[in-house]
Amino acid sequence: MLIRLPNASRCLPSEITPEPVYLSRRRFMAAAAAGVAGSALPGLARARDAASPYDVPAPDDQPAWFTDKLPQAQWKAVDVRGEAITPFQDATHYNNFYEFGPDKGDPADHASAMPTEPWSVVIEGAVAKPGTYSLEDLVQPHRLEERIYRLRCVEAWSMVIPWLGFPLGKLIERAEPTAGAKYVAFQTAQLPEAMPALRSRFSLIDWPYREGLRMDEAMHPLTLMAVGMYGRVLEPQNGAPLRLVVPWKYGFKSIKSIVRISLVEQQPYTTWQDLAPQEYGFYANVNPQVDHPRWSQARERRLPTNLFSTNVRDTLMFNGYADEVASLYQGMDLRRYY
Ligand SMILES: Nc1nc2c(c(=O)[nH]1)N[C@H]1C(S)=C(S)[C@@H](COP(=O)(O)O)O[C@H]1N2
Ligand SMILES: [Mo]
Repeated sequence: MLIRLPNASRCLPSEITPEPVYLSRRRFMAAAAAGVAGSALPGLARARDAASPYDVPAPDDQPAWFTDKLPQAQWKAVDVRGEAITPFQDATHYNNFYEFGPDKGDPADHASAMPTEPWSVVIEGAVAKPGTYSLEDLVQPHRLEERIYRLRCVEAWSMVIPWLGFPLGKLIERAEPTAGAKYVAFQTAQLPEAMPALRSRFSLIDWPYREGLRMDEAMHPLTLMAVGMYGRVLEPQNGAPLRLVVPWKYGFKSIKSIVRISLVEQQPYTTWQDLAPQEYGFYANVNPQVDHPRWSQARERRLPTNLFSTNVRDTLMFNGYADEVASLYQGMDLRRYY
């Protein structure tokens, strides 16, 4: 099944490709991919029916809390100019989700066993309105936005992924943070029956997977709560039903399958910092000038790569989002606070 897209051109900033041009280019590519010459009328007609800008089928059983919101979604609210979107196949089959195993293919192989319905999220700590929210209630007040972001893993590979979600800051505002809210801590679900690494006695990670942000980072408009990607719901291996996306930080900050959000006074425990504090810091801002102790962070492999191209490119300061976020770190020594 292919999902339908509304005409979203009025939402687009004028300097980026207007939606009709974008859509027709995608249609042309779809027709070409289907082996239909551009002039073959039947092929073009078929392609025009496919209203989604992504040539990615959506599952038939997408939940209503998601599909009800699609007609109002703001497509391409944030875009990456001049860089190709990573194919859906790569974004969903080359993953880090250590609960399901250490290999890049493990999440795609095992995460579909993770039950994501019903799902609830606890919001607690320094807030006037703590509570346990069903996923439906959590998403309901928010308009979905598409954010096409670079994702830069600390392992020096990267992708460009079109997420669908809403700013984390809007969710936090609804809980009414109090004066003690200096940081936000996140936890992933602990589902040992579905997650093989949680059953292993040899796992190095102290589950649940945990991450955190400083309050100003959490409230930054680029910080996204994602519920979808490529115009459809998140795949389990990408952190269904709800994951964080912080595009200027290394990928490990973008915690998946969140069940708990705590507003706290002290800098929270985070999984990778606890595992190897010399290698992974709390901030984890993408920074080509500060190398990982065991490898350079100056360059990255943009997926997909193949036999003929390693697709290596320079890593950008704050992953290309310096104009938006550098001011958050003014006066901080980024070598010390890596
Ligand atoms: N719960 C949890 N969240 C996680 C991880 C994980 O192992 N467990 N891996 C992180 C890392 S290292 C990266 S690079 C990104 C990868 O996200 P993707 O698989 O959607 O590309 O997820 C992050 N979120
Ligand atoms: Mo990562």
